[in-house]
Amino acid sequence: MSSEPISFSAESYFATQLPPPTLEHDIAGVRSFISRQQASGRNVVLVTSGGTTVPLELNVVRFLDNFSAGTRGATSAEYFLKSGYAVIFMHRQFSLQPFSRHYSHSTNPFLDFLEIDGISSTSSPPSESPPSESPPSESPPSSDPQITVTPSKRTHLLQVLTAYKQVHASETLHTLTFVTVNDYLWLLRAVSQELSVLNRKAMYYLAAAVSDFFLPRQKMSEHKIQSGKGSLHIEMDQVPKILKPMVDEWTRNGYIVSFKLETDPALLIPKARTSLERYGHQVVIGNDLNRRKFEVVFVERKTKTKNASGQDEFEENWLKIDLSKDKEKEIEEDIVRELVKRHEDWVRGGVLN
Ligand code: PAZ
Repeated sequence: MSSEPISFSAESYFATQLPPPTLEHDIAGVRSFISRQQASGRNVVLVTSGGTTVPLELNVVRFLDNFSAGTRGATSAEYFLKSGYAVIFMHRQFSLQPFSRHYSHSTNPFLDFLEIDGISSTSSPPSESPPSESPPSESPPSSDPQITVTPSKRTHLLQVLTAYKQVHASETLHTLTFVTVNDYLWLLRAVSQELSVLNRKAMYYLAAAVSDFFLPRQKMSEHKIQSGKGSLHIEMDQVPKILKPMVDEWTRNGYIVSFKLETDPALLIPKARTSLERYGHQVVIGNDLNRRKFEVVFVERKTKTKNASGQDEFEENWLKIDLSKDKEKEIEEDIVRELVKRHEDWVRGGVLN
């Protein structure tokens, strides 16, 4: 399967890789969402969330995936909504979403805290019960059984449901899905271009975990790769660095926040600085894989200072939370609060970078 690697610029990428079939339809929805928000004067943030896949075949049976549950993106989206932003939530299909994330099927399945009147919540779940003709009840349900929420869960559910209903009524959340890195790149470009009409009032919060390598369609096997030859050698090409065209061409004075994930803590700050130097956006938020839920670092350019050789200087600010003192606290609340402050300055034109 190996052939010479191709070096893709963003331009050559979009000239050679096909758009997802739903792109036009998706973008029509985004356009009307943005024009409604523009009319209401709201700031709009694009939140990207979840990991992208890299298919190995055109008729895809196998793919590489990027780690991300979508917690950062889904949680941040809720805090942006709470701060008065309209949110375009562009996420990996089936990854976590704002509001429903609280009741994820693996960590907090909602069926576990619903009760049917007349059936005790302490009865064994069906899978653990011995086979029986009759339902596992202490008293038979009435002919019109009522469903209620376990009392200990009501307060939290009421809070989540109230916020969800408010957002639904105000139509301030628009969701889009991607699966592959190709879907992601096409959508990101098109949504960014649409959002650029808002100028400084647009924020771009790039929390998705995006593949660095991919297999161009020209190199993909049409059918399922056969195992007859024993080992498999695949040489992948580098995904083009899209932050540069995003800053220079697709957005217009928008406030751009990227994330940098590392597993070697020593790389976090140098790599975040390099990213700011190379692409010229506003903030890189660095996070270590194993510490990302309780500490992140904001890396930014110092607006007025240059070093002796005329290069930008940087500053780092850590946000840390003590989960042993407050295990309910979500670091995204602090991340979003900090960004909203910075974006307010940016909208006023107060930050000159
Ligand atoms: O989705 P999640 O909460 O499990 O993880 C979030 C994250 C670590 C993917 C995100 O904070 C991040 O760093 N995104 C950018 C990853 C990258 O460097 O490509």
